Amino acid sequence: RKVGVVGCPVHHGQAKPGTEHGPDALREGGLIKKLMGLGLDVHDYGDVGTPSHEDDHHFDLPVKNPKHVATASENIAADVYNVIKSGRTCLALGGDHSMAIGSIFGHSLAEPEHVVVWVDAHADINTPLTSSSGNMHGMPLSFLVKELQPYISKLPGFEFIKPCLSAKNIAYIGLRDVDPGERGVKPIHLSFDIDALDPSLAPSTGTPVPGGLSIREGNYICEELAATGRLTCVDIAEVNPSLGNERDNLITVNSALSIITHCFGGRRQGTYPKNYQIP
Ligand code: DIR
Ligand code: MN
Ligand code: MN
Ligand code: MN
Repeated sequence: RKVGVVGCPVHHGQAKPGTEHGPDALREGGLIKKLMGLGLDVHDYGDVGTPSHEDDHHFDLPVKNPKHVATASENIAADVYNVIKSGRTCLALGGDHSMAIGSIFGHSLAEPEHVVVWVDAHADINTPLTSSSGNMHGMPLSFLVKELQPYISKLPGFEFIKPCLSAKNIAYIGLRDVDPGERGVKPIHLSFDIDALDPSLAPSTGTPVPGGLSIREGNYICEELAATGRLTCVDIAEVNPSLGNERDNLITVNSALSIITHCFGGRRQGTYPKNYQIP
C-alpha cells in the first residue's frame, strides 16, 4: 500500500500558538520510519504553504482569521487531491482542526462519494453565527455540509469551497445504532482530533477535556476503519508541542503515532511481517 504524507502546519483556527509545529513533532517522533516498518511505500510531500494576510479582521462576524484559514485550506485541498489522485492514501498532519476544511474538500474532489468519521471531543460543526469562540477549528464541518449552507455567511477567501458532504454521511464516534441503509461501500475520511483521547494520553493539545478515549479505544477505531480497506484520507489534528513540558510532548506524540500506525496496518494482536499479503 502507498501512503502520501501532507504537512498542514496551521494555527489560525484557534488561539494557542504551537499547532503549526505538529507535523514536524510527528516526523521527528519517527512517523515515516514507523510507516515504512509496516511495509508501506511512503512519500512525504512536505508542508503546504500557509500564506500570511495583514488585514484579517471580519467586522460583521466574530470569526477569527478567515483569510489565513481560507488560503491554507485551498493549499491543503490541492495537495490532498493530488496525493489521492496519484493512488496513495493521504495522511494529513495538523495543525489545528481547521485543516479538515481543506483535507475533506480535497478528498471530495478525488472521491465525491466519500463519508467522514469524526473522532473528537468536540463536534466542530459551529457556523460563524453559532460559534461563541470565533475559532474556526470549531467550525470546519459547517462549511462542508450541504444542508447547512443557508446558514453559512460569506467569508473572504472561502469562495473556492463547494459543500461536498451530506449530514447523513458524517459519523461521530461513538454512535451506537446504525441502520443497514446507512452503511455503504464508500471511501472513508477519518478526521482524528487528538483531544478525543483522554488528556492523560494527549496533554499537549489546546482544548483538553477529561473523560476521553483510551489508546486501546482509539487504536480499535482505527483498526476497524483500516480493515474496511476504504480509508483514503486520515487527518491527525491539534497536536501542539508548545503546550506542556517535554514529557507531555513525548506522551502526546507517541499517542498520535500509535493512532496513525493503527490506521495503516498496525494491530494490537501484532503486526503482519513486512510484505505479507493480508488474505
Ligand atoms: C468549541 C471548541 N466547540 C469551539 N472546539 C474545539 O470553539 O467552537 N474543537 N476545540 O476541537
Ligand atoms: Mn503564522
Ligand atoms: Mn476538533
Ligand atoms: Mn476537539
